[in-house]
Amino acid sequence: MKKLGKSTQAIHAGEAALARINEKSGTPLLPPIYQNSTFRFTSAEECAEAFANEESGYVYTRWGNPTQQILEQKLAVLEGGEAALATASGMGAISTALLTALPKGGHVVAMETLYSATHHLLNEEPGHLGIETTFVDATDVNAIERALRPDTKVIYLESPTNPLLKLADLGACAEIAQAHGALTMIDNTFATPCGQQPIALGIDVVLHSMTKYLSGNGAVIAGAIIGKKQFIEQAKTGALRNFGAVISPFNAWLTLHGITTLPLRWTRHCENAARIAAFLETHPAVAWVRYPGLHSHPQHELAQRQMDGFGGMITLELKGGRSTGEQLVNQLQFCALAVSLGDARTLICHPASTTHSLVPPEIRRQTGITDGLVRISVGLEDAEDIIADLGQALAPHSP
Ligand code: LCS
Repeated sequence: MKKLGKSTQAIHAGEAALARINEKSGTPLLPPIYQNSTFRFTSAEECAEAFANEESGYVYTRWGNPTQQILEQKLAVLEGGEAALATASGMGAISTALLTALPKGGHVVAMETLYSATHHLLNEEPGHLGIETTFVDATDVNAIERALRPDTKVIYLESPTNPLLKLADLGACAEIAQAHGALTMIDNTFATPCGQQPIALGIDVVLHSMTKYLSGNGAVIAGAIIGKKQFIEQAKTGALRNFGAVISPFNAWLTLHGITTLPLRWTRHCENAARIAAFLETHPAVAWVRYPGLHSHPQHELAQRQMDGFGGMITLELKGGRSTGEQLVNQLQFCALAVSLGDARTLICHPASTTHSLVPPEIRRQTGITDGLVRISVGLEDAEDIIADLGQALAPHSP
């Protein structure tokens, strides 16, 4: 059969495992929740075999569970990886992947404008992890190359970044890393597997906060790691099991069903965001707008080359700075003042006081998180209604 499309994969991939699980009882159309912490055996021999050979059965949910496993197989297919691991949160995925790649510590070259908790993990926790990080402007591949050291083990990327929507040239970064013998990791949360296929571009490990677009329902905290079978096995039997960032079967189940509509939602997020970015770019109260789909984005050409759709995230700077930002969010009708992103609802936040409040002010300034910055996660409502809500909230600030 020819390779299936993203929408078919999002609905059917991984679910063949169900047929095996339910051989004797008929196959439920939807994967059920195996909401149990442990599994029962009929004999000491069967139990010993399951312990000795994990492929042959399930023992304990921290080690593996059918609902988790169906989700993991779906994720591996969607990202084009050999295997995947679902985790309790995006940060659980990031920390598990770093602990797996750097079991004895080592040097990391990382993009300087990462999601704040990732920045915090790499910047503030090196004592625990034995990791030393050099942060670089990874929009310039030469800056990555210059920062490499003989002990550099990981190049860590996020593209597009949260919240400035900067991009890294994934193919070029993968080439540099391969020449150096380093592992590349990317947080693909903003692009989703529908908008970007990092493994096809040579990246080794893909990470997600599935809290966002993948689950899409704003109901779960969850994460994922996708990569080579050997890396995933090592993460599963090592850092995940021992540090314990395991996804619950219920959250795995919610995410599994969220993913079935991801390709449809992605298209709609992209269409809505393109219209809203165009509206904001000509608005008199707005100093500038960053959206990878706009010609004014400094890396628009790279976005066209490596992305399939430009996503639902928009960042803008208000001419009136912080006070206008605060008045804007107070004035909104249905667009919600909330952190997080990738939800069906339009969410708006002010990074300097929320997601990036952990980043020291001088680093915020250096990396462009200005006080007047506003981030919009464009939802699935009708675009004209979102524009009308933003328009009425911005109206008092139009010169
Ligand atoms: N990676 C990215 C790019 C994120 O935006 C987030 C969360 C994470 C990882 C961590 O995922 P979690 O552990 O929360 O599932 N971003 C958030 C944000 O922008 N507002 O609130 C959370």
